[in-house]
Amino acid sequence: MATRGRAVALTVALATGPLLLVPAEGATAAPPAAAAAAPGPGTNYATDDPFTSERAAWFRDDRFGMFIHFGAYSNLEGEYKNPDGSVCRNAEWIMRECRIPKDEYEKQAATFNPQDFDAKAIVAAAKSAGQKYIVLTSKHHDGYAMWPTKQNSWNLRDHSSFDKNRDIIAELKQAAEAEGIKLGLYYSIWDWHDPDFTSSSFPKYKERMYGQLKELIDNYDPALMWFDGEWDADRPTNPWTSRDGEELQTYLHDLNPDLVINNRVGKRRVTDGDYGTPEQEIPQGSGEGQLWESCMTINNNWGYVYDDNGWKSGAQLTRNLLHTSSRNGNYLLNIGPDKRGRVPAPSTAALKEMGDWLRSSGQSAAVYKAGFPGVVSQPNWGVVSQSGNDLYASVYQWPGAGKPLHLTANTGFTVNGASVLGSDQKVTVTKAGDGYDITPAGDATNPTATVIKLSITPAAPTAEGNGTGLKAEIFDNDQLTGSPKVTRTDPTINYAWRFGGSPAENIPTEHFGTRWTGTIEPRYSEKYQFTTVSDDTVRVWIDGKLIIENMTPHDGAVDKGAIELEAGKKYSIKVEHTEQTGEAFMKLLWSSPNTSQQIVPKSQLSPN
Ligand code: FHN
Repeated sequence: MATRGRAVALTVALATGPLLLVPAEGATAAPPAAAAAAPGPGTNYATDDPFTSERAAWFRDDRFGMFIHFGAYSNLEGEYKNPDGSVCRNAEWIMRECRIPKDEYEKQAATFNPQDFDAKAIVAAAKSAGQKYIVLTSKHHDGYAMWPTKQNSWNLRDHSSFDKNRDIIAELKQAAEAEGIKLGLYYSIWDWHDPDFTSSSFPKYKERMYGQLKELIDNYDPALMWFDGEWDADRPTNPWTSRDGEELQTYLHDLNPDLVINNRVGKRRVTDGDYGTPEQEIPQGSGEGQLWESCMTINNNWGYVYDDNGWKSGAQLTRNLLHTSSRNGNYLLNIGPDKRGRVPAPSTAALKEMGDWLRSSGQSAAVYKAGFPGVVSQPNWGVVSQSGNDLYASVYQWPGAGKPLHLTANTGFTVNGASVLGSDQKVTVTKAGDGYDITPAGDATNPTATVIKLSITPAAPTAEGNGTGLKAEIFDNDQLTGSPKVTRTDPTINYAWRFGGSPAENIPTEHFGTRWTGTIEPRYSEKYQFTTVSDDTVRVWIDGKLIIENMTPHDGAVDKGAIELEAGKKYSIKVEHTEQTGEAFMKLLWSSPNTSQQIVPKSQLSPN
């Protein structure tokens, strides 16, 4: 992150010229926005490793959140009657997909009155599901703000039939906080309603957008910002760029350094924000180079549609949650309240079914603070997650009497004990082939997933190293020629220079390169996967072997290479990165059966 900007008068240096926050006509003056730290040579926006940082610990541990799509579109409940009597159907995209004239849409929004919006009931539904955080749409693509923004009058306070003394985001914040549930806010960059959301007057739109975001952060203190609508689009044209994303992340982290931000703040890349956002799918992988969260509808639509009864079963939703947890991912499951603010009963029923499973027999241990089980491969009879020295095998296909479940081991470990959560049946574990055979003596405890807990003793790690980092030779050219301009020790290789930054103040933001050298000391004897997130080129040698090479200048790219290493040995390591033009990134992560993915820690790196 840029060196912390002081909250001073409000000029933010933007690619599109200085940003002076002035209110739109008709709105009262917005409070000044904090200044974003002016980027420049020497700026590194990566201030921590989301895989290990305290800042993102709650996000990694909580695993399960509630998404809420609620806005002016909800007032139509999925259907718009055209003047000719024909009917057009859609949910939160109804204004655009049904080509509703702006004045018509505004007219319908003026009747919006979610008088039955009950924050406590919504939080109770989240709690009954076991959801640990909530993300509410504060402003969707239709530009309608669900809080009393001062940036314009297109909002639930000034343009509705709702009680003008109520603030549903404040109500939700208070209700969530009372139950220990974190509140996140969704905000769409793409705006179909704001007249300045065009390429020619985009700076004016950004003035209001930055003003609104400051209101949200100042007034509701969200733990997370969920951006959306970052993609290139027309009707209206979306001019949002990755440079805009860089500036916005800086601005937000100057307002709140602890904020967790998704990758749609930029252009939905592995280099944007803290985590990736696969949507309506449960990825097979475990996310390389970035944390991730899969968001999904509970029926077929994000916003409320009166006749959408395509409800997913509690069992399927629970298995989706188990799958994401077993791959170090989070699951953000959506509800869409109706025009009165009520949560459809089938939603709460499915959510409760999930919570009942989690609360039963301590089965939630397979989800909360659990993650990718590097020591074993995922089986075909269910999914396995790991939490500390416990493996949680969630079995979907229970074996026939006396038949084993086979688990392939990726490294050596011993099994000290095995039990079925919620049952006192005997579980026999025997070494077999490339892993273990697990044979339960009794029946499954439930049709969704029966959990077998295996307590293991993994290989003992060597003592943590006392490394100080790698020798860095930094060149003011992208050929790594001549003498390095800067020679120093870098504790880790965790750099997001983006457009505005560079490795040092005397290194330009373009055409530079770095060579890191030294030794790396693994703590386990096993195969290590090294992952780089780089822009423009990268090469990595370990023990003299070239294990990663991507020399074609590229935007943020993930490259991987693996090598068997022996605990306690120090291996030579050399990493070369070059930046030509545009954005620049260089991160070096590792993982192994016993090491969760992380930026290679300083303790295991030495400059000589
Ligand atoms: O266009 C939106 C859509 O309406 C919904 O909000 C989803 C939820 O992640 N996001 C966008 C589509 O990717």
